Amino acid sequence: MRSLRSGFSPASLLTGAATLVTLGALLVAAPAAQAADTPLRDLAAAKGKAIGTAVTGSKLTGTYGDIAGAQFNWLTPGNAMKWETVEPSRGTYNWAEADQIVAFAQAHNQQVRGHTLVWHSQNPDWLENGTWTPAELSTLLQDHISTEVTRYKGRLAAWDVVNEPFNEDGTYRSTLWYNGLGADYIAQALTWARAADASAKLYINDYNVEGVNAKSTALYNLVKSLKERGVPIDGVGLQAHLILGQVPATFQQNIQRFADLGVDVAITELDIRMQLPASEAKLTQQAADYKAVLDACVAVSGCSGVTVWGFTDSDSWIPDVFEGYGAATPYDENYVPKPAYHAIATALGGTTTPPTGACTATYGVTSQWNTGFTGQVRIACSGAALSAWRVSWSFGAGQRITQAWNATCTQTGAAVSCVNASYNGTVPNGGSVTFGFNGAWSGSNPVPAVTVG
Ligand code: 9MR
Repeated sequence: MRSLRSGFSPASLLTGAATLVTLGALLVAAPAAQAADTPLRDLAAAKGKAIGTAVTGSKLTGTYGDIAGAQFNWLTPGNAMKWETVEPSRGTYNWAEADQIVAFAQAHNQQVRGHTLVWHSQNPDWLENGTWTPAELSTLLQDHISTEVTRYKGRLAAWDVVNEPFNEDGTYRSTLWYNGLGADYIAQALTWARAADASAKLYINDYNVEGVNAKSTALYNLVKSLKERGVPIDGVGLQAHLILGQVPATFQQNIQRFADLGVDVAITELDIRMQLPASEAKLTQQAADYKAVLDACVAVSGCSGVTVWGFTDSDSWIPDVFEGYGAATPYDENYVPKPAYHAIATALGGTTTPPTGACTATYGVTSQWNTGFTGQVRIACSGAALSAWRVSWSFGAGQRITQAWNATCTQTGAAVSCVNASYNGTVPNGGSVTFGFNGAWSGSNPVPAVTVG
C-alpha cells in the first residue's frame, strides 16, 4: 500500500473539461446531509431540554447567525464574559460582546449561560500579576462577581460561577483563588453570585468529570457538602470535551448520581475531536458518540440539556490547541450539517429527511503520453452534500497511481481509494471538488467505474 499526496495543482488540470481525452462517470447516492426538518431547538423543547452552543459575538450575522438563532435555544458566550474580556485593565470595563450576545439571545427567544466568573485562566494581566493580600483578593473577587452578575441580573438563566477547580486526581487545583483564599473561595463565590441575582442557576463547571472517576467524585463530594452547608449551588456542568470513540461507559450513571444530589446537570461544552482528515468512518463514529451523549442526558430527568462548544468546525478551539485534531462539532467549516448533527436530532426524537439528491464522481484522463497519464476526478453534489469523501475504483489494465494532489490516494493491487485532504472534505449542495493524479500505464488505459461516498 502506498500513500501519495502533494499539495500543488498542475496547470494541465486548470484547463477544464475541454481537454479531457477520456471521460467516465458513475452516479452514486451520497449519505444524508440535509438539515432535519425540525430545528434542534424545537426537538429539544419538546423533550424539556436545552440545546445550546457557545458563540462568538462578532460572527453572529449571515449563515452563522442564522444557524445559531434557528437551531439552538441556549447560548453561551465562548469568551465574551471572561474576566480578561470584561475588565482588561483595572476599573475599565468592556461589555460590548457580552451585551451583543445577550441581546441576540433575547431577540431569538434564547436562554443564556453566563461563562465564567471564577477561573484560573483568561484573567487579565493586572489581576494575575498583582500582589494581593487574601483580604484584597477576596474583595476583588466579590466586586467582580457582583458587578458582572448584577449587570445581567434577571437576563441570564444560569452562570458557570466556578470553572475547573479540580486537578485530575481530585485535589484542588493550585490557582490564584485557591492559594489566596483556600477551598472556601468556591462557597463564597456562589454566595456572592446568589446575592447579585437570585434567579440565575449557579453552577460549578469542570472537564474530565463526565465518567465516574477521581475528579468527578471530588466534584460530587464538594457539591454534596455545599448542599449540606446550605451554600447556593444549583447545578453541575460536565464540559464533555471528548475524543472520538471515548464517551465514558459511566456517563449516564455519573449524571444520575449528581442529579440524585438534587442539582441540575448540564453538558456544557460538548465537542468530540478526531484526528484529521475526517473520514466517513470517523464521522459515523462521531455521530454515534454525539448520540450517546444526548441519549444519556435525555434519559436522566435532572439533566437540563446539552451545549456544544461551537456548532461549526470553523469556530472550534480544537485545531488551535490539539495539533492535527479537529472536526469536533456538528457542522463542518462550511456550515454543512455532519452526521453528528443528525445524531443529535435523532436523540432528541427527530427524524432525518432521507437525501433526495446525489453526489457523483466523474473520472477523466486529461493528458496521456507513452508511459504516463494525468487524471482528474470531479465530485459534484446536487440535492445532497458531503462533509468528507472517498472515491474508489479498480484499474482494469494494470495502471498505477504515482502521485496525487488535493486528495490522499492509496492503491492496493488494482484497488484505488482517494480521500479528501484536510481542506476540501466539504462538497456543498450544488458545488463540486476536483482532485488530480498522475499514473503509469502500458497497453491500454481504460476508464474505470468510480464510486463516491
Ligand atoms: O473556546 C475558548 C477559546 O476560544 C479560548 O481560547 C480558550 C482559552 O482557554 O477557552 C476556550 O473555552 C474554554 C472554556 O472557557 C472552559 N473550558 C475549556 C474551553 C476550551 O479551552
